[in-house]
Amino acid sequence: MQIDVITLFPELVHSVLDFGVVGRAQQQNSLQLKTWNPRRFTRDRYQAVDDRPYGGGPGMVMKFEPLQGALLAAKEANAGPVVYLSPQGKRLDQPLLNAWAGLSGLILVTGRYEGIDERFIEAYVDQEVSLGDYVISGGELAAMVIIDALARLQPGVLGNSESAGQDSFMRGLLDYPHYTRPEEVEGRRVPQVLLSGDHAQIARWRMQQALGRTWRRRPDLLERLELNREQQRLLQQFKKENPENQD
Ligand code: 9D3
Repeated sequence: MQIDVITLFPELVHSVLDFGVVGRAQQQNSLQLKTWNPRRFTRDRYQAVDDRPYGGGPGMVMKFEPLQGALLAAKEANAGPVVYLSPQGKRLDQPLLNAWAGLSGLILVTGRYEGIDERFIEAYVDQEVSLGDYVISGGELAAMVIIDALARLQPGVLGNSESAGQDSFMRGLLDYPHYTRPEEVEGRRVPQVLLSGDHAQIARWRMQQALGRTWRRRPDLLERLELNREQQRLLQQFKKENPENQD
């Protein structure tokens, strides 16, 4: 998959390649990352990429023409939908990432300042996407989140132990708690069942913890699931042992 990023901070975006999964994906040619800097597509002597907003008000707005120059260059190098990262977008989620992961190309447009000239969005943007309802300083970190998530979804990028990911019966649930050596730290012991060697019992305990934590912390996720009889029983038991207004 080829991902092209329109950005005023290409070094920042390329730094995702310095670590872990994304770096490995690029080395294996599972992912090709290119950046296009609107600054390189300015035509005035000051190389201005931003200007004051019509109508007044605080902050600056990214100019149409440098963005257009960078985007048209990217489009010559790559196909695929044009996604603008912005606080006004639809919230990013795993189903959207799964859909993009099957494409051969994607073009990400990142903004700085107050945003970009609306006419660029009208003319060129297919989808507007946000990370969520909080403020960050620009779209680059959002693009890096997307690049990381897409690298993980490319065939052959994750090793077996990493890609085991979530077993089908854990999908849609929060993870169960994890423990490693030693058996006791500062008086806190590893739950006895995990030391028992009884794999069926361990699997039931983990499922119950996953169900209980999802019920506690993310009831919205639980509502979307169809629990089987065993899962319903485990959750009922968890609720009895851990009443709602406790811990
Ligand atoms: C005063 C109104 N603000 C918009 C909600 C101003 C503003 C905040 C942050 C304008 C631009 C930005 C820069 N943010 C992004 O480019 C961005 C973003 C974000 O701030 N939150 C969540 N997802 C994203 S994706 C891109």
